[in-house]
Amino acid sequence: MYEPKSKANLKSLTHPLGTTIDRFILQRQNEFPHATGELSQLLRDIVLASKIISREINRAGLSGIEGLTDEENVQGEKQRMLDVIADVRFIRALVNGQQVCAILSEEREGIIETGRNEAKYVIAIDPLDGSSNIDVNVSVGTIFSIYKRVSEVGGPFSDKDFLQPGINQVAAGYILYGSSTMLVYTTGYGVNGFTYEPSLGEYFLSHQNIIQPEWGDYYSINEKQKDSFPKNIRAFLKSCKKKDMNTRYVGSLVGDFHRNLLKGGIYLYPSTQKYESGKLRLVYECNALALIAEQANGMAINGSERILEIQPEWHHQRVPFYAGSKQLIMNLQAF
Ligand code: AHM
Ligand code: MG
Repeated sequence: MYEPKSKANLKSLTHPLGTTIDRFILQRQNEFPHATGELSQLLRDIVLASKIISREINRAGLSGIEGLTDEENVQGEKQRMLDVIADVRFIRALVNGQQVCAILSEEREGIIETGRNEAKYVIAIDPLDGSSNIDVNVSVGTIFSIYKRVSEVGGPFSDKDFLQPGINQVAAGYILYGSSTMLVYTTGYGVNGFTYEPSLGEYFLSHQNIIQPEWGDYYSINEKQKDSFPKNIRAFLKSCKKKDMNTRYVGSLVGDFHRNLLKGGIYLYPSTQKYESGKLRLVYECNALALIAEQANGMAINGSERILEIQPEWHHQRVPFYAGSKQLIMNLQAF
């Protein structure tokens, strides 16, 4: 049997970094004596779907699945082949996993009933965000929000299950398909990030208890539309430039958010002439990222309100979205 030579050695052997995501989820579950394992299973279903999508994305250029379909989604935007593939893969994994009674996806107007009325959770997803980046090999992401249903368990789901303020999320996260694939999630007890090792088919804990720097040097916004930004946003941007901050904008929300989460910075998508209420969707994009931001000591607002406190009125509702380092958001509020 291997015997470590010193205590220091033993410590490095038992370091939590490198824990597989399955073990991590189980350890977290064991901290709650009344946990039934349903949420853990649901998280594992998301993990499975993300591995499949990661594989599809990595070989997209070879398998002829780049480019557009002839269809439009509920937002009137052209769907890409990979949008559709990611949507189908996710829904299949979630339906087979049997832990949700209903699914809301960016790609579909209506809510999908899974036929599992005994399930106590619902999930809202953007299966593939920023998908226009796929054709040029730039990062894309998946975003998810899990809620306990407000409708009675055992009966059919209700629309209201998805119209809960983000503060009610039981868990939320994203997957970034970037230079490596990473899954970042929270169940309301801090934020942890896992890096995918494709040759082993496993995610390993790589970013434990992520804390967003209070300040940051980056601001991420599509400035092309600056003439139609609200006046105070234009003034804020001027102040960023004065402070010699750097612009970084991938045009892939998860990528931009992730960089600011780790390095410090602010993401902004205000109302514009084209998108009067902002472009991003409250229920399956902003709420998840807002919970992660807050759990990591950052902030997320729509200008005047905390994103997590907004009462959604519609499943595909858009909101202005500002998220990032605490001090930068507070600066923005001052404008
Ligand atoms: P999508 O959900 O249709 O992919 O759109 C959301 C994406 C975000 O990832 C990104 O931050 C934003 O749209 C970019 O929009 P724009 O091209 O207006 O800058
Ligand atoms: Mg999206």
